[in-house]
Amino acid sequence: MQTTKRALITGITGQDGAYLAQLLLEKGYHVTGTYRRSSSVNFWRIDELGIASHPNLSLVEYDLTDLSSSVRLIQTAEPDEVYNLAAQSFVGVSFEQPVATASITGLGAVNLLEAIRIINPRIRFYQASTSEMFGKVQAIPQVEETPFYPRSPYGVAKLYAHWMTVNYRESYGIFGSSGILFNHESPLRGREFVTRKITDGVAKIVLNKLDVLELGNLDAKRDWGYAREYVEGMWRILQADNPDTFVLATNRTETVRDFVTMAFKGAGIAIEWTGSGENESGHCSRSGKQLVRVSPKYYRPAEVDLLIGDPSKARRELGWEPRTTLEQLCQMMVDADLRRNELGQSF
Ligand code: NDP
Ligand code: GDR
Repeated sequence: MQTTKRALITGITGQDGAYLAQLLLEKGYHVTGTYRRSSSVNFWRIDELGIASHPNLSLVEYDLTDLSSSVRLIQTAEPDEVYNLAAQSFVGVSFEQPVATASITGLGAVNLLEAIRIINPRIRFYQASTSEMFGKVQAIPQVEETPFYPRSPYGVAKLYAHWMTVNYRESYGIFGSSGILFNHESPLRGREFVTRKITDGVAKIVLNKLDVLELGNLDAKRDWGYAREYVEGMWRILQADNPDTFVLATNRTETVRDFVTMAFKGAGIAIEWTGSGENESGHCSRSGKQLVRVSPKYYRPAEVDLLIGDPSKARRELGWEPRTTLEQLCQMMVDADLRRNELGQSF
C-alpha cells in the first residue's frame, strides 16, 4: 500500500540506513536521510541500491551530537517517523573512544528525543538498540525482559539511549519504540565488522590478493541475521498500535570460527582447524596452506561471549520473521565480495 508519510533516517550512509531508505521509498514515503560532513562523503551504499537520486529522497548534512541541529532537522524535515540509526557503532573502537561513543551513541538519541518533545511530540521515534546491551550472559535465549549487563562503552551508551527512549515514552507520552536487534549482516556491511571482514578476506585469498586472514576471538557466538529483513522489522515496530520494545533475532547462534568455515566453503575451500587460543590456525584441507591466523590485537578488553535472541514477541505482535538462513546470507556476502574484488572495488 502506498503512503504519503514522511520519514527521517539518521545515518543513511550506514548499512541499515541504506536498506531502510530503500524500503520506505518503495512504500511511497518521502525520506530525509542524514549524513555527516567529511572531506569525502561516501554514498556507495545508496548508490549500490540505486536510490541516491530518487526524487523522494532528500539528503541532509547532520551531526547527532548537536542539539540545535537536531531541532532544526526535525523542524525542516517535518517527519511522521524518525529512525535513529546513526551511531558510533563499532564495539572495538568504543574501547578506544569511550567519550565520543557516549556522546554520539548515547546522548545523540536524547538530542533527537528533545527536539521531538519541543517541536512535535506526535512524531514516532525508533531507537536502534542492540543485543550488546545484554552483554555478559544472564539468560539463554535473550528476550525483552532479560537483564542487561553491557560489556563495552558502546553497549553502555546504547543502554542509556534505550532507557531514555523508554523514559520519554513514559514521561511525555512520546511514541518512542526500541528495537533490540541482534547482529545483522549483508553485502553492505562495513568491512570492520567480523562477517564482512571474513567474506572480503576469503574473496581476496581466492583472488591471490591476501595470504592469511587475521582474526581475534574465534569462540565468540553470535546470532546473525540478514539486515534487509531487520529494517523491515524496524518499520513494523513503528506501525504498531503502541510504542514498545521488541527483540529481532534468528534464534540460532554460531561461533566466529563456524562463520569462517562457512565462508571458505562458499568459495569452494574446505578448512581444517588446529591448535587453540592464540595458537589456533585454519588451513586449506587440500594444500595444507595456512589461511587463518589468530592475532591478539583484535581481542577486546571485555568480550560478549554468547548472543542468541528469541524473537517470539515480534513474531506474535508484528508478524515479523527472519527468512534467510545463515548459509544463504554468508553465500550472498562471499559472492558480492568476490565480484567487488574482481572489479577492484574497494568498499
Ligand atoms: P553503521 O556503522 O553502518 O552506520 C552508522 C551510521 O551512523 C553511519 O551512517 C554513520 O555515518 C552515522 N554516524 C556516526 N556518527 C554520527 C554522528 N556523530 N552524527 C551523525 N551520524 C553519525 O551501522 P549499522 O547500519 O550497522 O547500524 C545501524 C544502527 O543500528 C546503529 O545505531 C547500530 O549501533 C545499531 N545496531 C546495529 C546492529 C547490526 O548488527 N548492524 C545490531 C543492533 C544495533 P558515517 O558513514 O559518516 O560514518
Ligand atoms: P559486534 O560485531 O561486536 O557483535 O557488534 P563484530 O562483527 O565487530 O564482532 C563480532 C564478534 O567477532 C569477534 N571477532 C572480531 N570482530 C571484529 N570486528 N574483527 C575481528 O577481526 C574479529 N575477530 C573476532 C568479536 O570479538 C566479537 O565477539 C555488532 C555491531 O554492528 C554493533 O553496532 C551491534 O550493536 C552489534 O553487532 C549487535
